[in-house]
Amino acid sequence: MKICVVGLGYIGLPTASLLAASGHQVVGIDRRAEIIQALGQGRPHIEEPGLATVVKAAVDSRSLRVASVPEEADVFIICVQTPVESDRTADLRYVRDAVTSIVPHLRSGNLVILESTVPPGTTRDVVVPAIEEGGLRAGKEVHVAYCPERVLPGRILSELVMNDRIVGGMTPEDARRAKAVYRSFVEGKIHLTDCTTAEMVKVMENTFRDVNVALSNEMALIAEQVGVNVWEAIRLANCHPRVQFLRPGPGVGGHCLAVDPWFLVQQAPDVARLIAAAREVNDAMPGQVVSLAKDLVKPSEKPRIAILGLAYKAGVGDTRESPAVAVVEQLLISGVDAVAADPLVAPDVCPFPVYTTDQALAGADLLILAVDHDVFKELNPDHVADLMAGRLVLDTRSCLDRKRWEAAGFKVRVLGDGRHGRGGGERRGCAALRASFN
Ligand code: SAJ
Repeated sequence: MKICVVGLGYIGLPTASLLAASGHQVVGIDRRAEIIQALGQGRPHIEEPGLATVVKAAVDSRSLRVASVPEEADVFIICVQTPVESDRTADLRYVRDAVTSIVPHLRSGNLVILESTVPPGTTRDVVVPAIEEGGLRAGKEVHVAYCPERVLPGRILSELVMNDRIVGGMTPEDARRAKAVYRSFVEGKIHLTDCTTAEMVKVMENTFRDVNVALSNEMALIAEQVGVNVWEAIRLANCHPRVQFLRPGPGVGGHCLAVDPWFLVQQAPDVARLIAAAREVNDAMPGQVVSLAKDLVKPSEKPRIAILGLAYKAGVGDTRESPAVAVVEQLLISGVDAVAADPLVAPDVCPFPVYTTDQALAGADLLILAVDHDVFKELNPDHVADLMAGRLVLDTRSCLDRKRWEAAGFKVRVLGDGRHGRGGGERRGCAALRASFN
């Protein structure tokens, strides 16, 4: 089949490459000239394990071509972004533009698949009317499906192949045709449903994770107040066969969890109260980190704070909606001398300078560990002690080897460990009581 993939981002490019590797003739469309130029030479603009090899093979074998405008094809797959507006509703302009751009090329018998994450009802209310304006009837002359991606950044290629897939069709026949396309590279099960259910499933999945991270973050804040180490409490609670807390941290970032739950709030604001509250808990976490940092150093003494990690999570270089970036920005706004480093992040993507790890640590009074990249977990505390002026660490991910850092002279404060924190648990004798149980 000839397949036209519109949008060559984190999902579109790997999908286009896998379809090309499965024997289809694929043309990838993107408006960004620099991306088209690099891809034309087989160089992807995205860092993702294995992607460079697959893209190069697809481009070299000419089964993947790139272009800036769509052309006729059998199947069109739309993988464009859906950001959230300042009023927290979905910005569907890229979806609309993508559909409009393919309409002149649609022929009877074509299949149009939307992959972008959208509020439930978007395929029916936005995509179908735009297709029908071109004169072809959706579900009859043009087949229409919604097939969300479910892959984890850092494992995109393997999850595209191995994960189960949800395929929603405007009609059962549309769903079956879309399933045949994905079957060419998906090894997981492919479940068929209607478009709106598939859209709902996608946002439910990310909302489930966001709400559960918010619960863990709230537990961390409660632990701070009552003088308990939340990490120990979570470890013990997770021994229960039906309890599985996620990990607290400096907040929730990325273009998925931090955005998609608002699409449900938008559709049903009167009832989606828990979802909105969870979003607010997670969005408040960078402020909690800043406040803990200011408890550790005296702002009046003009401290220098090094922030290690700017990506939205460990192992990736993506800073979209990153809570670590929010921590740096809040510190800078409040006048603190904050210097940040992240070897996985391109230096020009942040609104402030990004240094090397050693440069950021040089002369710092406090180190905030904001992202649990392996490279930070492996830092030698003696080396860090030589660079820093102070011996203070705020570990927001509970990922450092505390004993090793303490042996190097550091005071290590872990987010959510209220034993040494504001709750003053140790002062109230919790430590002695706990020790008597061990
Ligand atoms: N996070 C925590 N604690 C945790 C887990 C995550 O603080 O225990 C934070 C991360 O640090 C990060 C954010 O949540 O800031 C999101 O990270 P993530 O690894 O949970 O998810 P994403 O955004 O990289 O990818 C998610 C995945 N969705 C689910 O797991 C339900 C992925 O499968 C989706 O395909 C992707 O969103 C997407 O594109 O929608």
